[in-house]
Amino acid sequence: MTVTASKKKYLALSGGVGGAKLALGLSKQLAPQQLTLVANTADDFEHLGLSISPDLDTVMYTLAGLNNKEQGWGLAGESWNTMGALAGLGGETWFRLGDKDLATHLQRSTLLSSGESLSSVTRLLCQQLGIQHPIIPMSDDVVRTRVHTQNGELAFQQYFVREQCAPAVTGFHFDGIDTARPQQQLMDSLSSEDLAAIIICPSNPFVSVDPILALSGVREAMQNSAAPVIAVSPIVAGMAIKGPAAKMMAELGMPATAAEVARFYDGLIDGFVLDQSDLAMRSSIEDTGVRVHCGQTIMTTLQNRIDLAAEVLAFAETFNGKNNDNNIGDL
Ligand code: FO1
Repeated sequence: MTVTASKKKYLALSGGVGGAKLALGLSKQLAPQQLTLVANTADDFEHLGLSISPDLDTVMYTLAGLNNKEQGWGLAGESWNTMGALAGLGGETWFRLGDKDLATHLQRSTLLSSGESLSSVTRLLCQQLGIQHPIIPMSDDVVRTRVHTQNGELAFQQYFVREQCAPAVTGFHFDGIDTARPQQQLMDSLSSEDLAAIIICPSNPFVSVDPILALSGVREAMQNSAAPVIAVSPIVAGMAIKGPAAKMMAELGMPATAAEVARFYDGLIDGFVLDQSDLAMRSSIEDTGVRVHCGQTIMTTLQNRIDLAAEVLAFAETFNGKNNDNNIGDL
């Protein structure tokens, strides 16, 4: 760990795969007391009688070193006997739950139905998996992303997995967002004077990050925090590293570019981390008053994740509070 001496605290907002990669890098750079990871829960759903929290689990499995790297979700070394047996009984198998992964959903569902909150269940699961960095759900209340498509409205996992993101999207809404309360540790962290930076991981802006921002008071607390808000682009050279972000942008009539992601976060972010291949966009983003760091954002190896985390943290160090003119250029 390289930043532990400074004892500064960081908050990182994450969706699934891409966000979890940076979350892992950050966890290798920061002590557990320095980093709080907040996961989107708007793609959670109830399926086969179980409570499934895909983004929370992806972050959790990634930090535990148990994630399936090829698939991007679920556990490594998984077997699929239950899905096979379920298919034999004519059950629903479009959302694939591995035998080991099922244990997580069984345990979560059991604890939730005994009255535990999602935060407390997540804490228990993390403890059992030996994860030291706090991972918290964005809310203990139910929020569900609904995807508006040219074929009608779909629940998020119906769109994402069952329909393989094929229908063209026209918009999104988050059921339950008006009454859901943001998780208390998230709000405490945002108002903490010790907070050195808020990092928006390279996750889908529309369906992974926006549900967190849309929770009552979160966007305002981020804006009011003295800490800089730094987003890492999930779009590199016009493509999403993983997932449908670029396709969604095109369907929503936006250019599928990193600069457009920065624009999506307009009024919220102070810094933006751009891949070096998108260097040409730097000045157009800086013209909006956001400081830019160009780096290597594609995280194929563990070392890439650690290096990007180090770059983001070093970029954060160059801010003196919120956005300022102290532009020392690339690191
Ligand atoms: N993604 C898929 O594309 N197909 C699946 O069958 C699937 C199953 C699954 C099971 C548990 C889990 O935690 C995640 C799973 N995912 C699957 C990933 C998930 O749907 C998405 O990655 C997220 O919701 C988007 O961030």
